[in-house]
Amino acid sequence: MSVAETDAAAREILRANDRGRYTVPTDILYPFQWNWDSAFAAWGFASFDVPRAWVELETLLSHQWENGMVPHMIFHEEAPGYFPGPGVWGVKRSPPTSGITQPPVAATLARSILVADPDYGRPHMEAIFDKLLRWHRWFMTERAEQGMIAVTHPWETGRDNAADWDAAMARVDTSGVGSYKRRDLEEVAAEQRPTKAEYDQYLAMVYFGRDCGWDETEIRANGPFRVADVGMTFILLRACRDLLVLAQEFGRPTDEIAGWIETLEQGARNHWNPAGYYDSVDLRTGAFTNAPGSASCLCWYAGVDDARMLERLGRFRSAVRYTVPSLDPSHPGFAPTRYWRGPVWVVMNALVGAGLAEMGYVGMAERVRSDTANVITRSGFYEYFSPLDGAPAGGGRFTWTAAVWLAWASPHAKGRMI
Ligand code: 2M8
Repeated sequence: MSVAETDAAAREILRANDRGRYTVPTDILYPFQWNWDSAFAAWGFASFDVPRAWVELETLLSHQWENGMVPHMIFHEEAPGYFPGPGVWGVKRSPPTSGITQPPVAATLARSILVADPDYGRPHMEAIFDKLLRWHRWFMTERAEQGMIAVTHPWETGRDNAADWDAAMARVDTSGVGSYKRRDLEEVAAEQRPTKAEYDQYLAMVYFGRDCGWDETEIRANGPFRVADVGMTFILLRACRDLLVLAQEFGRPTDEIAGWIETLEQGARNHWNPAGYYDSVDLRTGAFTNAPGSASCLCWYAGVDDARMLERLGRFRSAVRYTVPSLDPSHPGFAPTRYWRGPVWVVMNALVGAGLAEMGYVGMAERVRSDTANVITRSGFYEYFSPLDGAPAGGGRFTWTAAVWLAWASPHAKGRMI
């Protein structure tokens, strides 16, 4: 396929997954609106349909909770093929949502979309600015601990079965979970998805949240899982930097946002594992999770320059054919096609690569971009890929893979975020 044909195929996938005012990550396997998938979809749309990009963000943010949280899933339509659906989450809203959030890439990608067409975008950005601000304030109020961002469920991180969560997950009591039927295994091979033991733990955590009415105070005090996610801290730090620029542009107050940035910069330092990489921290034990991977490499995206991580990324790079592996290939838990335990996810590549480019690490940035373009060209618009040989895995015709191609990886794209 030529580059022009691949661009056209990516646009066609976004159009096919478009449900009018939101985009599904892929047909059948993921039939609802997901938070960070949607922000990436908007970024992809902006390369050929800026108005549709703003609609995507507006829909996402219009389902914000009163406390400021923007949910990780919005169940716009019934789809019995997905488990766990709205009945399991027990959130009484219309449409129902999940009770947890996801990585806040929206402010950063909204800024990128604004730059694509400032005249068209300005009123749309004005309309969502306060919602983004309230979401970030919710994070800083409910989830900032020692400047790091706590997650209450691995699904919040977007990196569902990452090795970061193993020790904390092992303590989750699954005795009350009972039987249930997974639907993901009807679409994807079991060895490319989380295990049954992990699914039991995910459900136990959902039941805890549901049974306390998603009360953040109760979850903070007694929830079965609380980990400071290195990915979440870096992504929010970056998002706050973009929100600050937007606040300056739109003549809004800046002190509160500047304070968040200072707190998160301190938090980023607390994520440094003396073993030589940025790492998540189990907040119930204080222990590092010892899981270097693509999330550790989000430092540059967050505006944290660190030569020590360049060396680490270089080591990842020399161990694989396609960078960036979601888990260090030398980690004992590395599995090249099991979901977030090794595969390349192009959304992470876009964040890592854009960060490297902004910091002036042009060679490494270009390697991450060209590996991303090559793996998509080789294998198609899949959900994730083996870093060893580029084999496709998970769902096909995937929205965020198409979006990342259009907005960043294609030779026709700008290779930058802003
Ligand atoms: C995956 O997560 C969902 C649960 O949220 C699942 O496994 O059912 C993750 O890859 C997540 O990052 C992503 O947002 C979602 C939809 O693509 O799928």
